Amino acid sequence: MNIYKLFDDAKRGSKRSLGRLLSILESPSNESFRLLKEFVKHGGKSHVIGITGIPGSGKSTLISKMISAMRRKGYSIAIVAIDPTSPYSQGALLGDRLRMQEHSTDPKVFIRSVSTRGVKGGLSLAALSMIEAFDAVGYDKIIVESVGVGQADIDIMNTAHTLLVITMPGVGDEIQALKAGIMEIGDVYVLNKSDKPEAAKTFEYLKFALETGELEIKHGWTPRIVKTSAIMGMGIDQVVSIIDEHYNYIRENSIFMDKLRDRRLFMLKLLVESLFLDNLDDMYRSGEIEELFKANDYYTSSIKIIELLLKKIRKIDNS
Ligand SMILES: Nc1nc2c(ncn2[C@@H]2O[C@H](COP(=O)(O)OP(=O)(O)OP(=O)(O)O)[C@@H](O)[C@H]2O)c(=O)[nH]1
Ligand SMILES: [Mg+2]
Repeated sequence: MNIYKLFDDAKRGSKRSLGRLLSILESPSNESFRLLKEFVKHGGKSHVIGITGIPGSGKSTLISKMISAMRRKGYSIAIVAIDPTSPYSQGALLGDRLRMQEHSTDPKVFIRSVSTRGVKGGLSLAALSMIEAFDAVGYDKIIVESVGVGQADIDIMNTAHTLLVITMPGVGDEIQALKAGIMEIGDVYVLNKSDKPEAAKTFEYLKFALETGELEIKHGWTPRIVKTSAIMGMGIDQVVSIIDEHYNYIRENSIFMDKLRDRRLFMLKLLVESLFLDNLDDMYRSGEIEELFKANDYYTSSIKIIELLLKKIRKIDNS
């Protein structure tokens, strides 16, 4: 199948063609590189919304409700759900799929999960390429659900135009959590499960954190705090309208384009890293590297390794 034909069909709304494009993107090849180039050329318009926050805070449930509210506004939406590769979270993953299931038959909603990058839990090249694909075929909104721990938080910051941090009532000492840095990165802070009685106290904590400058003001945008109950469907419209407000804000100045550039630079880094590191792994396993280090000092060995890697990478490119 011709990739350009697939791309055209996907732009016209064929989910099947889009699915096939995404499979091609999963591993680096001549076709995947050609596709990425095409995507970058045609994309750059979608609004990328990152969702992060502690495990179990209700991210997936909230996203499912947000999809309904955004569909009422007429937006087409693609969702990238990041699968933690850890075997412990398989139950959660199944839960995520179930929670968003109701939207799978909507022609303007596309949901895909993608695995994290190794043990660090960050966003993978496959995830970033997928975002480019959704952008190029013309989705208005791309929602990325992060696993909400470690590297993933930093990666999502480099990827999303608008970042939502989801928290819930009674999660230990909230001020402590803020100090730990996991929460300071949001444009919007969502206190979900506010149907619970402890919510009022946590809401006060969040307001206090905002007033005392714990929640960072980014590019002149003062972070917003919203109470929701995803289960009861409360506060969802408000979240969606604040997301729109943030979108308008970043569109009015150059922030939208700056963030797009950040995202593409990040993808480029992942691409270069994957080309080099995958081949480096192979060389190490074959014993090639050990030989080099026996014969040379560290600097010379490193240069020789880079030269060898380049040769191997060029071979892939010409295959
Ligand atoms: N009381 C209450 N429970 C909720 C609410 N939203 C979600 N939950 C429940 O919280 C649990 C976790 O919800 P998820 O949507 O899977 O949370 P998540 O943040 O996506 O979880 P992970 O992806 O595993 O990190 C589920 O049992 C939900 O039913 C809410 O607003 N109120
Ligand atoms: Mg989830």
